[in-house]
Amino acid sequence: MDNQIPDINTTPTKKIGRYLITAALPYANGLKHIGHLAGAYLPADIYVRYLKAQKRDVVFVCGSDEHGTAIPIQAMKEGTTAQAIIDKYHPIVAQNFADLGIEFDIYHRTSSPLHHETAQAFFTELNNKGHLEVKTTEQYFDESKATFLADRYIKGTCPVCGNADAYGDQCEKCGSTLSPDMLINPVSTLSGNAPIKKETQHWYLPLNRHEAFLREWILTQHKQDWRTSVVGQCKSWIDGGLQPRAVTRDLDWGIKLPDSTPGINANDQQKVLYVWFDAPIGYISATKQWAADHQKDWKPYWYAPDTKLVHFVGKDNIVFHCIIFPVMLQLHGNILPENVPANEFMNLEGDKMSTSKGWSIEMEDYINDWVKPENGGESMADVLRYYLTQIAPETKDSEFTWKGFQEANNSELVNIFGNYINRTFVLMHKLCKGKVPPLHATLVDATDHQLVAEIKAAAIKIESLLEAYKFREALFEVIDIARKGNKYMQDKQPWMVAKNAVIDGQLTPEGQQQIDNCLHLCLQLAANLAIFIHPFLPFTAGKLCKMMKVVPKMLEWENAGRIDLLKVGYSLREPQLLFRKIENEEINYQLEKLKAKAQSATTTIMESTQEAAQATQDEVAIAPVSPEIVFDDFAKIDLRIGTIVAAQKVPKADKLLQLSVDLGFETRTIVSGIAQHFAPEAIIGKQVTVVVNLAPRKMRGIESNGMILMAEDSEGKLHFVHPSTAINNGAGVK
Ligand code: B3M
Ligand code: ZN
Repeated sequence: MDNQIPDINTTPTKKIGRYLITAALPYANGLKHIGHLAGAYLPADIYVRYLKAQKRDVVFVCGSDEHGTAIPIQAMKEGTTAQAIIDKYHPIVAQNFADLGIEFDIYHRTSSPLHHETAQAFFTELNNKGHLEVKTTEQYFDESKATFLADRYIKGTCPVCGNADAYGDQCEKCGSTLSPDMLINPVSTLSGNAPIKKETQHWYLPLNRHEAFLREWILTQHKQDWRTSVVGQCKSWIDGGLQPRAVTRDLDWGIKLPDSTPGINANDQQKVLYVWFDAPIGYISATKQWAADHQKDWKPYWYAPDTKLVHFVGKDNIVFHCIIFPVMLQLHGNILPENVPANEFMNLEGDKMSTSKGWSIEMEDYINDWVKPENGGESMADVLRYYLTQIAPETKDSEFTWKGFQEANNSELVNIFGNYINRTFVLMHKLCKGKVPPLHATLVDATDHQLVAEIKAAAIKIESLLEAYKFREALFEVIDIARKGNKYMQDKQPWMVAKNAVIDGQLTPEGQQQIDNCLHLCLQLAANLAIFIHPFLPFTAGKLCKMMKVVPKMLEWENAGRIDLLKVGYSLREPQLLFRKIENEEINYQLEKLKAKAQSATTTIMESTQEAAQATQDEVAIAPVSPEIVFDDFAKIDLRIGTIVAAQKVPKADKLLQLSVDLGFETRTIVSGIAQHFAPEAIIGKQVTVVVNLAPRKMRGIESNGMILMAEDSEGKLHFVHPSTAINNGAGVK
């Protein structure tokens, strides 16, 4: 029979208000990296798990942000439709979160009809009440496509650095924030034509009318309880002068303006709500959907003054969640956020994380590499959660390094936490017959009292840190109490008692009692550790419950600090290793992989710029010899002979061919930039040399697993590099 938690002094369920917790809705335009995870989703999940352990009424909402230009732009890159993009990435990202233990109550979609209705009704309400302004301005228009151009659809020369491929909102080369008017020689990316200026009408949220409210609410009321960096960023926005913000756009992807909108005319077929207007309303529609699914009433979560609304976001989303959305909420009659515990950025190995530059670790990559049974399974999801919380950028930017990851795992999770649990269980099985031993009151000493006091103090401290959104410090306290447990055991040395308190080959009754007391308390601490670690490392807490044969209900916070959680006489399971050591080779592999990924992303960016084309033109002379390498560098490259068995053009990519190459041991798909040099049908049967251990790379949505070596002549024409006589596929090239 499973141990029940002793039901002494069951306190009535604490119910303090009601919580609606949100985490920023990720754009469904690609994979999300661990910087996103650390910024919003992980802290939100920790907080929610803690609130639920406190038995508070809480709903945790999130979902895909499926509008804005980010989506159709990704569709162009992948040669598909915007709808296909969101349908592809929504389930992948949702699954990645689930695999890492991020447990939303709902992961909704802003493309859902419920959201479209909710956002339109919100807009109509503000508009009907006179809270929006209509203005006519001139904007770039592509005549050949009969469409206004969003900033991202305009390219031109950057006025700052001269990059010929700058976008209407930003130059990716020098990082300058631009507006379409600043570009020199703007062209439409839809047609390649120069756009004209044309009048268009838009709806604006006049933030300038709300300055006094924002000053009072943020800079006075929340000056103390919000993070300094959040208040600071809000202050500089407010001090900088708030301007009316357009909440509509001319775009054919998004939520259409309601037909009933006064002033809308037949030419406005392509007017949609600005993505940053509709996306936060997504929190409301997600709540509505959750309530419908669970026969609950959604309204108290958005209208009742005792509801605590908390938005978890990264620092680039602060202005939207602290200034713009609150103004919308207030005008609409909703409650305001109680807090926006935004995080700073997490860098990676000395550089800013960026998916487009390949300098990132996607959640999907981490899961594929680590969270599989042979590599540690779910406990490796917890290792990532541990390290990301330990280095959480709560007050300043922080940095993920693979060495730091290894170190956190090996010296804290394995050596402190895991070791404590393992020793306790092993000794209890060896010296107490696998059962929870009794506590013998007459033998309790000062060291025991101290440990009990430390457990109780830890419970209080961890609770108050979690309430204050200080997750990093709270986690430190959890490890610290495990560390104290190790020290206690070291002081008590039950294994020495078992050896020394022996008369005539028999352990004395007092000796056994001393051992009992030590392990009784160690086990009660183990039960507390399960409660403490649960919000942070849910998979580990689950394993601990199994080992202790307790129901998950034991993890409720009212049990924190209790030292009667495991009943005397109950038998517990054999210990199970909670964490495994991470070896240097694993870390080196990840570092190599990261470099290779960044390298191939840079090549992609280079290939796409006219500069790159210009550079090859200029380099008619023989290229200089690259810097010297040692033999080991060369030996890392695995070169094999293969035969092209199939070839076809990649749709909408004039340079790319998709090849199937028989390598003897397998046939691989390789995407090669040779379409302008070879007709697909002409190269079937040709032998080629392939780099077979290059990290896979996606091009136009196709995963390429290797690279074909080519020689380039002075005319820029490419030639295959192949053996002088046909040989077996898979043969090595040395
Ligand atoms: N999708 C931007 C981002 O992912 C945006 C957040 C919306 S939260 C309502 O950073
Ligand atoms: Zn520039």
